[in-house]
Amino acid sequence: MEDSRIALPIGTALDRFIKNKQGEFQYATGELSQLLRDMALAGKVVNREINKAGLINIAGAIGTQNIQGEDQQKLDVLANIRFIRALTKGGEVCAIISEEDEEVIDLSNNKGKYVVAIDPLDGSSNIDVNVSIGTIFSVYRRVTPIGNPIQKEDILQKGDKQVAAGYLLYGSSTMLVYTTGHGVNGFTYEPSLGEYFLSHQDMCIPEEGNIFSINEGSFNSFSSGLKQYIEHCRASEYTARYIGSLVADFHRNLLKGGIYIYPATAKAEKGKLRLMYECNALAFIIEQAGGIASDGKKRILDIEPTEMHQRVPFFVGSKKMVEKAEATINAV
Ligand code: AHM
Ligand code: MG
Repeated sequence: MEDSRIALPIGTALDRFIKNKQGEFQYATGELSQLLRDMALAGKVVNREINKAGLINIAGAIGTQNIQGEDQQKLDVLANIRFIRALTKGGEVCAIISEEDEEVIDLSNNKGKYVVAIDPLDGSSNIDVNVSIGTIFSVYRRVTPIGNPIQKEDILQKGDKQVAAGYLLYGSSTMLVYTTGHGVNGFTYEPSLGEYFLSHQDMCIPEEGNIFSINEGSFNSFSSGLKQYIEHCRASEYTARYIGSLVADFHRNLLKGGIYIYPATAKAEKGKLRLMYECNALAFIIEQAGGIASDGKKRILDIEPTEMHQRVPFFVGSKKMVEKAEATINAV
């Protein structure tokens, strides 16, 4: 029997896509392209380690805590090392902000033009239970002159200044989704070839959706406005979906239409998610895909950061759903 798959074209590989798109970027020197390739490569390594997690006993807490006072998982630490190493070797980056490191990681590469903010392994409490996890990253151009030591203003830039952002989702397949401000494209990793292929071109989030993603276990400590919005979702018989892995919840809602909310709660008075390496990247991506990201009042990308590990409430997703949520919570 003839194998019909042989007639199928292999598709556009990530490297080729990045190369073809390089001209769209205003500082098209190839360095940002190289940086994206570095991220993709480190993503492959992390993907391999995640897939072995149950086999070689590298899952589970190592008994130390990160700056947020949370247990660090072995894979958090490994992923952090992999991404930092890849970004160091590439030479395009001067500094990294990571969820896993209290201080800025100064790569002592004053020639590097870019600053990267990264959550190397988000949703890490899900590692042990074989649930999807992700990596989130933002890329900024440094603002002080190249050749000089990095300064605070290179690090604390508002989200609007991102030149690229993306995430890796380690799910039923591994994907890289990124934007450089010219739409959003998604690539699926083909492990037997060791390549990412363009699988989701020009991703757009439906303007309206019917999925709401929020940890309803904290309902009693929501503001009365937010309670009202959740009641609206329930009354409308929307679908409740909450994986507890931001990248996975975000990705599903991006494809299907929906809203993800991590509000201020009694336990997390300013919200739980971090502006610099979780919310900004996803806000840039969602806007590029036609959606909205806000802290309930204000556009996420307009927030001036005051510190690296700052937290914000996060409302992100389909335009009409986020607008409705904002209108409801602000009317009370
Ligand atoms: P992490 O960066 O420590 O992994 O925390 C972020 C995660 C998100 O992936 C997820 O959406 C959220 O925390 C879940 O928090 P909760 O269990 O409070 O609902
Ligand atoms: Mg995180």
